[in-house]
Amino acid sequence: MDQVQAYQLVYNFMSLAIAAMGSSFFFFVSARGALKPENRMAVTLSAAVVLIALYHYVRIFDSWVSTAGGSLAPFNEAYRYVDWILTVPLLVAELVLVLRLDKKIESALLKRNVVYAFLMIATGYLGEMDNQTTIVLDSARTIWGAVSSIFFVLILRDLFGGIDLSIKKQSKEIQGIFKVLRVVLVATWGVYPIAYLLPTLGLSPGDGMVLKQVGYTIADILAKPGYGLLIWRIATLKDKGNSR
Ligand SMILES: *C/C=C(C)/C=C/C=C(C)/C=C/C1=C(C)CCCC1(C)C
Repeated sequence: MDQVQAYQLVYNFMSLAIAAMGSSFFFFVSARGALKPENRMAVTLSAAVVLIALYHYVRIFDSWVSTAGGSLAPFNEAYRYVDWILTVPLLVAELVLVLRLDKKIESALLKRNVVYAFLMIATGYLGEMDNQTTIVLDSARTIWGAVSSIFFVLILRDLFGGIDLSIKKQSKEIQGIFKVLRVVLVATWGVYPIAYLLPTLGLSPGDGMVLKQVGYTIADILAKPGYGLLIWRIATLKDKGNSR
């Protein structure tokens, strides 16, 4: 990829993310009003998530544009991490809310996973600051990436456990959506650690950087507006009311 193409590819994906976050914000805000109060909170959180992401994508886009017009010099990656440290706990909370577990289990699940999410992103950030371009096992990128992955596994295991507890009580239709949601969770959250490693896989530093940015951006669109739509669908079906 030449530099201009690479620059424009990232530019276009970031621009698409801004459109996706903005339009889904509008959708979630309008859709929540049609739900019964007990089903609204999860959709309200979706609106908050995409609004936070909209703001950060404007900043990310700005940072990309001002990164010396196509030189691909490292741009301000911290915006992504500030975004994630706010939005990942909210995404966890959205899911936990639609599970409608026993209050005690719900609150323990929430607290534990908000802490895990915080630690996953914070330790990942420490590794992200290392501009290692080859795989080196004792580099900060590898070590912090591995620590972060432990929390990643703990979160997925815990959320899957919560889905298992809840799914039997759901209507057939909602069960189907929970199954899709499970796949979406692994398939989209799984992109982040892969994108994180891309710059170290022996690509040219420019290509590694570009693929990482595109990877993070696509994953964000699926994991925020896309995931939010599934949560909205569950809330809507619960509203019609044959399962808790
Ligand atoms: C909307 C943003 C979301 C859903 C972000 C999710 C981010 C992750 C699941 C990040 C995970 C990471 C690892 C598991 C290891 C390497 C470092 C991270 C932070 C990229």
